[in-house]
Amino acid sequence: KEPENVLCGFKTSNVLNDSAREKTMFIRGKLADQEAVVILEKTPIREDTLAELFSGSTLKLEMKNDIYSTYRLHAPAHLNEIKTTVVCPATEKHVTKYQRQESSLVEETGEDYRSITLPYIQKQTFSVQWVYNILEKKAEADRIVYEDPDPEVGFVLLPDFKWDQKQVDDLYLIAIVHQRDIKSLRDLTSEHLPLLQNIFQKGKEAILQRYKLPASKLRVYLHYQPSYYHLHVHFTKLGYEAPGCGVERAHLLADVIQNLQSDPHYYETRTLYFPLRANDGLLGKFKEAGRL
Ligand code: M7G
Repeated sequence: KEPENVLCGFKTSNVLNDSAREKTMFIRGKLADQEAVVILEKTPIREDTLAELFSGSTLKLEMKNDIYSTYRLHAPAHLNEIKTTVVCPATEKHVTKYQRQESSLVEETGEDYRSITLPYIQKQTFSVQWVYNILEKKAEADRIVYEDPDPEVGFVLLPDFKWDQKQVDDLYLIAIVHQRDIKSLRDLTSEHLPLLQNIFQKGKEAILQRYKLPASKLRVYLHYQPSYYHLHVHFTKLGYEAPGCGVERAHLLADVIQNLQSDPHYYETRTLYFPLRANDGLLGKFKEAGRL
C-alpha cells in the first residue's frame, strides 16, 4: 500500500523563491492549518537511465527545420520525479530563510561576535532537534554512511537532505560532531584540531570507500554563519555548485586546520565576513549597533 500523500491538502499562500535554471520552487502554504514550506526540485538526468528514457518514452515533435528538431519527451513516471522537501510546522525564520532576498556583506570582528552575534543566536536560531535525532539514532539511522562514536573526536557522516543519492555528480554529505557545545567556526580553537583532523581523514576515507570518489574530487568546508549552530562539516563533489553555498560563507576545512595550527585562537579573534539576507534579524542587530 502506498503511503498517503501528505501534500494532498496543501494550500499555497505564495511562492517564496523560484529558479528556472535550477528548476526549483520554494512555496509557502498551509498544511492542515499549520504553516508549511515546500521545496520542489527537478532531479538531474541520470546516464544509467538513458536507454530506458529513449526506448520507454513517447516523443512529440514541436518543430523541425533543416537538420534541427525539438521535441517534448514524456518519460515514464519513475524517471520524471520531483524531489520534494516539506518543513512543517515551519517557523517565521524558515519562511525568511527560503525567501528571495538581497544580501549584504557583514564584517564581524571578534568583539562584534561576542556583543552582537552571540546574544542573538542564543535566543533566535533554528532548533537543532533534527541534529540530536541523528546523533541519537532517532531519525535517519539507516542513512548513516560512517560513524566514529568517540565523544570527543567522533562524528556521524550521512547524506545531506539536499542530496537524493541517485548520482554522485551532486554528492552532498554532512559530518555532524558528537560534541554538543561547539556552535560554529567561531568556537574552534587548537583544542579542536584532533576532532577536525579526524573528520577530514575519516570522512574522506568513508566517501572513497562508499562512493569511489577520491579526496581530490571533494570540497570539504564549514559555513559561517551556519543555519544550525551545532558544528557540522559539508562534503560535496568538487564542481557541484550546491544551492546556498556562496563563496562568502564557505571556509575550507583544510584552511581551518592550518589557521588553527598557526594561531590557536585564530577564529576567536579574526574579523569574519559573511552575507546576510535583508530580512535576517541578525542584519538588523548589526545595523542597530552601527556596524553597517
Ligand atoms: P548550514 O551551513 O547550517 O546551513 O548547513 P544551510 O542550510 O544554510 O547551508 C546545514 C546542512 O544540513 C544543510 O546543507 C542542510 O541541507 C542540511 N540539513 C538540514 N536539515 C534540517 C537536515 C535534516 O533534517 N537531515 C539531513 N540529513 N540534513 C539536513
